[in-house]
Amino acid sequence: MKTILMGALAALTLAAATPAAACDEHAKKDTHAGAARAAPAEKPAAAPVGKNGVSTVELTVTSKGFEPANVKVKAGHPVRLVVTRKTDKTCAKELILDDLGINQPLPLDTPVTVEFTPSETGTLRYACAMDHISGIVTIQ
Ligand SMILES: [Cu+2]
Repeated sequence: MKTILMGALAALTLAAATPAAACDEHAKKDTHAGAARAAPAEKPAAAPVGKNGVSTVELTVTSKGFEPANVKVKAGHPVRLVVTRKTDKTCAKELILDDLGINQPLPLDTPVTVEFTPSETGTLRYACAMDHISGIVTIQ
C-alpha cells in the first residue's frame, strides 16, 4: 500500500514540473534560436500617423512569433503598440524592449498597450524574455 502511494506522489510531482519548463518550444530546436536572432527580413509594414498624432501599431503573437515582425513609424511621433498574444504555444509571453527599459507581460487574448516616442531614426528591437523571438520597429 505504501509503495503505491509513493508512486502516485512521484507521478504528481512530475506532472506539476512539466508545465513549468519555460521556452520548451525553443529548447527543442537550438538552430531556430540562432536564425531568429537576426533582424527579420520581412518588409516593414508602415504605420501611418493618425489624426491624434499617434501611430498605432497592432501586433499579434502567434506560433510564428510577432506579426508583423517589422513595422515602420515616424520619428518624433508617439507610437502606440497594441500587442495581443493569441497563443499559448509561444514563449513570447512578455515583450522586452531593452532600449526603453520596457518589460511588458502579454496575457493571453488581452490587448496590452506599450507607448513611446522615438526621437531618432533607426531601429528598435524587441523580443521575448529569452531573446528567441523578436521583431523590430523601424523609425524613419
Ligand atoms: Cu523565447
